[in-house]
Order: sequence, then structure tokens, then C-alpha cells
Amino acid sequence: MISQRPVFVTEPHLPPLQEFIPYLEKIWASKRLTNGGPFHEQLENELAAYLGVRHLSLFANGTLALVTALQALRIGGEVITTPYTFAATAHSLLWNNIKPVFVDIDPDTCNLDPERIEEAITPATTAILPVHCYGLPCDVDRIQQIADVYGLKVIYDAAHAFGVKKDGASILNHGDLAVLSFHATKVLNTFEGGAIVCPDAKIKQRIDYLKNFGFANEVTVVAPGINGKMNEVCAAMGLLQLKHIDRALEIRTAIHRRYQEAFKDIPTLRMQQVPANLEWNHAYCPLFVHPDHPVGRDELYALLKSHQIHARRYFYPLVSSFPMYRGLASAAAEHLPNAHALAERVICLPIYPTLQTEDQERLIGIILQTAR
Ligand code: T4K
Repeated sequence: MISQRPVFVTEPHLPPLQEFIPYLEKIWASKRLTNGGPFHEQLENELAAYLGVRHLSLFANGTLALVTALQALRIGGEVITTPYTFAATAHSLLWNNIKPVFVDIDPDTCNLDPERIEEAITPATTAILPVHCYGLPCDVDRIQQIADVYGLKVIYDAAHAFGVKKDGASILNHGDLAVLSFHATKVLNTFEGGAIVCPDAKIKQRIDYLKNFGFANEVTVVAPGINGKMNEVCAAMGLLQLKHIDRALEIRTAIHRRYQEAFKDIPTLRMQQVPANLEWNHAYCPLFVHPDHPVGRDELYALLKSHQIHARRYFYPLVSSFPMYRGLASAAAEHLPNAHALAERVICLPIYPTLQTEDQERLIGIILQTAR
């Protein structure tokens, strides 16, 4: 009998519970729950070493990290960003009273198209906030060139880009700052969590103050900071996850390869090309359904749902279509043709380490049926 258990776009990776208990016992014994405890410090060090970055500052979630990264660099005015992302990217700008300026994406990478950035720069532009969408890197060299010419800061929303390397080097070292998410749905999760990757100790210091109400010491408050701290339970979870991450990444790769193999001969179903010099994390598995495919994207989404397979249309609708953004001149559909086309075609297929092969084969079979 064919299984009909529900399958979601993702499922959090959870190491065996008994491996987590010793961490909890330590927290119970020390009564150190938050405010930069020992697990917090250990995770900052271990993550920096694992990722190949100089410094990072842990956060309660990726959104607070984004908001704080903008504060840390004193960004204001206008910031160029992508509409093809999760709401948090642009929302972090509004929370800082910054005007988002949407620029179209490259249809192959789904990332900000560098060739469209310069025309969006005005005297009010202070920074670029690109997203390494699905964990596939932006054109970091071209973006840095533009930023250097115009004197702009670059903050990468690297929420999807945990562990991604190009030519053997971490993609997280690009830009002035890069922001990670460790949300339950991410490649490495701490239940909720995030981090800012910092190039030097000085900016990390400022960020550490900002995430702790601006306290520099017991009696000195240097900025109107926020409470963005990661607690000890989440930090402990991160330490345990690090022990399992390499295996989890291997399984993701194998799952992605099975999808690629299954759809490779169907011209109306496209998956992204992964450059040979890239160590990708397979954070998501977007499939692009061409308008000539016998079954439309939304029909396919509904068909999968009827089989208890809950794929997701990341990122539809575009952020630029949300009510708080659609009045902006840069949100007009005619400026964002590639982003609109991809948002209409994309469906993200389930990919996570505990995805059962039989479930993956079942959903591949349903999709293949639509091609006949
Ligand atoms: N920048 C970018 C580019 C991002 O993608 C995100 C977050 C951020 C910034 C902000 O980072 P955080 O502040 O979140 O750290 C999910 C996530 O909530 C969100 O973190 C993520 N991006 C976004 C792409 O996806 P939803 O609304 O799709 O989540 P939800 O609750 O529908 O979860 C999706 C599926 O995952 C569920 O159908 C089942 C499964 N799931 C989810 C959760 C939360 C579980 O099995 N267990 C769980 O605990 O946004």
C-alpha cells in the first residue's frame, strides 16, 4: 500500500534527545540561562571555526540580527534590495525607517541582478541588502565593485547560506556584514536563532552592545540597543547540531541529486544549475514550472497537497506586492519582470535529512505524471 503520510517542505533536524540531556543538566546545574553564558560563548567560537569566518555574534533570531546589522552600520535613507525573498529582509529596513528600493533579480540565480543596481542608486542610497537566495551566492565581486564606486555598505541576508563555500572559501566573509538564521526550518537550527558574521572584533563589540540593550558594562549604556540575545538552551542546541551537520548536509545533497536525476529530461521543469566551484548546502529545492508545462504551477501545488505533500511557493507573492511596499515606485511590476516570472513558476520541494526515499519517490512520481 502506498503511504499517504503528510510530507512538509521541511522538517527540523533534531539530534537524538538523549544527546541533548547532558547539555540541559549543565544549564540546570549552573542556573545560567542567558545573557552571554558559557554555551553562547562556546557556540560563537565553534561556529566561527566551522564556517571559516573571523567573528560572529549570536542572536535570538535572524530578523533581530538583520535589524541590528543595519543599526550597527548606521544605515539610513534608501537601501537597494531584492523583492524575491522572505518578508524579514525588507521588514528589517522598515523597522529602521529605511526606504527599500527593489531591484530585479537574475533569472538563473534568483539573486539581485548586479547589472540593475546602478540605475537604482540615488543620493539617498546608503547600502545594498542582497540575499543569497536558497543558499546560492550572489555575484559578490560585482556587488562589491559597485559598492566601492558609490561608497555604499553591503549587508548580506545570508539566512539560507549556512556553510556555503565558493572556491573553498566561506561566502559569509563577503560584504560588511552577513546575517544568518538558525530558525527551525533552516539547515542548522537552534529552534530559533541567528547570527551576524563580523569582519573584525571592533564591529562585533558594537553589535554585542546593541543586542544587549546597548550595555557596555553594568552602568554604561552606549546605544538604544534591543534585546536580541540567544539563550543558553538554543546555544546548546547549536553545539549539538554542529556534531551532526556534516552528515545532514550529505543527505541533503543525495536528496537533491535524486530530484535532479528525475526531472532532467523534462524541458518544462527546471532546477537551478550549481556551479562546480560551489559547496552548496541544498537549503531549498526550488523547481521552476514553465508556462508550457501541461499542468500549471498552482495546479501542481494543489495536486501535491491533495496527496498530503505540502510543497511551498517560496517566494510567492513577492515582498514588493505586500501592502506596505506596493506603493513604492520600485515595487512596480514593470521594474521587476524576472522576479514576477519566477514567483509565478517556483515551487519548493521537500528537502530535509529525514525525508524518506519512498516519500520522495512518491512525490517525484506525481510530478512526472503531470509531464505526460
Ligand atoms: N531572511 C530570509 C531570506 C529568510 O528566509 C528568513 C526566514 C529570514 C531572513 C528571517 O530569519 P528568522 O527571523 O526566521 O530567523 C519559514 C520560516 O519561519 C522563516 O524562518 C524562513 N525564513 C522562511 C523562508 O520560512 P514559513 O511561514 O514558511 O514557516 P512555516 O511555519 O510555515 O514552516 C514551514 C514548514 O516547516 C511547515 O509546513 C512544517 C515545517 N516546520 C516548521 C516549523 C516552524 C516544522 O516541521 N517544525 C517547525 O517548528 O516561514
